[in-house]
Amino acid sequence: RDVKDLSMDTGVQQMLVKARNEGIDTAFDRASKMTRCGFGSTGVCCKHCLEGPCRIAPGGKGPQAGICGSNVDTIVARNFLVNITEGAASHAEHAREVAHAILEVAEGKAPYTIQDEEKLKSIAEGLGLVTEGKNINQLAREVAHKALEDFQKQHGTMNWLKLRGQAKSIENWEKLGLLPVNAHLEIAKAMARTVMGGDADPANLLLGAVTMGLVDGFAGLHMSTDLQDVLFGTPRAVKAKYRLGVIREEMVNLSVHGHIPLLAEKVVEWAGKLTDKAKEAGAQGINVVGVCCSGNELLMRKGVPVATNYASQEMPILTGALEAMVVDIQCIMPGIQTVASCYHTEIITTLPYAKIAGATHVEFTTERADEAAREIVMRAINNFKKRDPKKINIPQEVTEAYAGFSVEQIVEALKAVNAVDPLKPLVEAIANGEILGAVALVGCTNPRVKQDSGNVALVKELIKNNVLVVATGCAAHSLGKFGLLSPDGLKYAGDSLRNILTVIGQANGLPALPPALHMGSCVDNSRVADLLTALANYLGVAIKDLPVAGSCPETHHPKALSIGTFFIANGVDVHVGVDPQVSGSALVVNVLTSDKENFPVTTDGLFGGKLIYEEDPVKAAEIILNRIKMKRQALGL
Ligand code: BF8
Ligand code: SF4
Repeated sequence: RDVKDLSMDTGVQQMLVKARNEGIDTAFDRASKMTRCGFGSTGVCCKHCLEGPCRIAPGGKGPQAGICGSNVDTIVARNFLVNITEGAASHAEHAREVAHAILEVAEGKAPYTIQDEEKLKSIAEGLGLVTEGKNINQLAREVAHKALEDFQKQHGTMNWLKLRGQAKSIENWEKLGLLPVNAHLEIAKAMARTVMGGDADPANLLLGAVTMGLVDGFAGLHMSTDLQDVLFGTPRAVKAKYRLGVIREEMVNLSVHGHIPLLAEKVVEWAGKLTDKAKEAGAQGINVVGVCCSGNELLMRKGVPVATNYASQEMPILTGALEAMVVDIQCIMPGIQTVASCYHTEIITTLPYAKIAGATHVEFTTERADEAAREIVMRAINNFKKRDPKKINIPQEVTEAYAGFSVEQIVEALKAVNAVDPLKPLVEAIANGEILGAVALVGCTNPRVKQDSGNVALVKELIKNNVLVVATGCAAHSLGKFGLLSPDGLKYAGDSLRNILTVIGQANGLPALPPALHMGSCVDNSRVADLLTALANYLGVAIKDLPVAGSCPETHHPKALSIGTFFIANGVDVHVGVDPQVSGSALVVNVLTSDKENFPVTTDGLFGGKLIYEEDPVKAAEIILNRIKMKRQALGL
């Protein structure tokens, strides 16, 4: 395929041409060659025991049940629950790492300092802890214990669910018997119920997926964001740069890729401390650049530039000017090592349970965070001299973007318009239709889809119709690359949305706010949920009543599906632009995607939100707009 059909990003296109000239395969080439298995892509292949794999034939011709008698609905629902469990386990493990780190910090065993004491206090109060008379470390220890209880307790429900869930949502989950007890228990239970001979009721399996979505949302997203803000600070608006042009020829370039900021933050700290060593090596300094969600974490809190997003993670290496790429976990393609082996770039893995054959492994634990980060940065510096000048080719384009829109920052910006009642101007604008509704653009890029094209096209369509957009994950990176995180992007917005964002921006000393507000990494979808909770509570309604939706046009990871399930459980419609691999079962498709009037049991009926699958971003925007208008009408707007 022509490189222009693979990515919208001209820098990525330039690197794809370079890769082809050098005979190097990338994810985009592999995606072009990979045929889609009809059974796997419809969810009808079961590999849950050694009698199988069993595959259900489409159209009623051929086997209609597995050897054990599992029908197609059971097989599809079971596979879906496994997917959601993988996503939730990733986020729960992320949160647990951070909770454990806070405990170590509180006990003086790890070299980090708590940055947001106020947030720590408010979380402690929310958890029902007595804060008076306690110093910060005592409080941090107690909060960490409360967090770790969410992986241990055997009765009741997770502390973080009670801390962050909206009361009306919790009421509904309780009524349906879906409240998770602890994350590890629910993950183990999901594994046990999806095993051969376990749960064979497709509706029950789908309800299990909702519980897993709650595990993801509370013991994954919310807990990670809350504790990361405590440890590293709550983000404030920052200006930063995007695209491969942020890689600089005269510098030691080190990219940070993965998810958990415990590593990323330390690498930035040590890059600052070792500048002299880089100069001794002949460079002008050290340039840390972000990839994927580690990139988001550093962008949000430190304004670190972002080189690229998921599908093009091999491209920074192809510039020939990347000394090292340090990774932790999730969304890291093993293919980066194959590309790196053609260059001087060193891939450095850091977690004992996430290694790549051929890569260097520098074990990163919170206790030895400083030593490990120092070693990683020194390795990058030492690689600077190993560059092959003939292989250097850095795309020059760079775009400017604003990020750092935590809920706290959004409220602060609104205070400049109404100090006493900050949410009022926003709610009024929604009520009078100047803002039609709000959509969170979330998730990934996927090498099977033209990179960035779905994310960008969908947002342009939404803002044209005066929908307020917030963004997270690699989808936010897509918007950053194409000017939609900058006030310039307002040229694509409808008049009333543009006016409001200009008024709020100017009250804050900016020309305007950007048409899309970057709220952070994928775990920071918790911030989106917090914003929805604040708006719903302000209006005295449930989240499901709000004229809002989520959209993930270029889905690739199971995490995106588990996050989506969390939002559907809250009654928020969620669009995906890539096949969620359930189409083999009409029952599962109907439960997840039908309107409540059209099928006896639907997530729309049980929770107020449904899954929307549409590959065409413009059509998807139309569907989302109609659902938003429907919810407006129900609210009497
Ligand atoms: O957690 S957006 S491609 S990097 S899964 Fe992965 Fe998707 Fe990027 Fe972040 Ni989220
Ligand atoms: Fe086949 Fe049943 Fe085993 Fe799945 S669990 S592989 S359907 S026999």
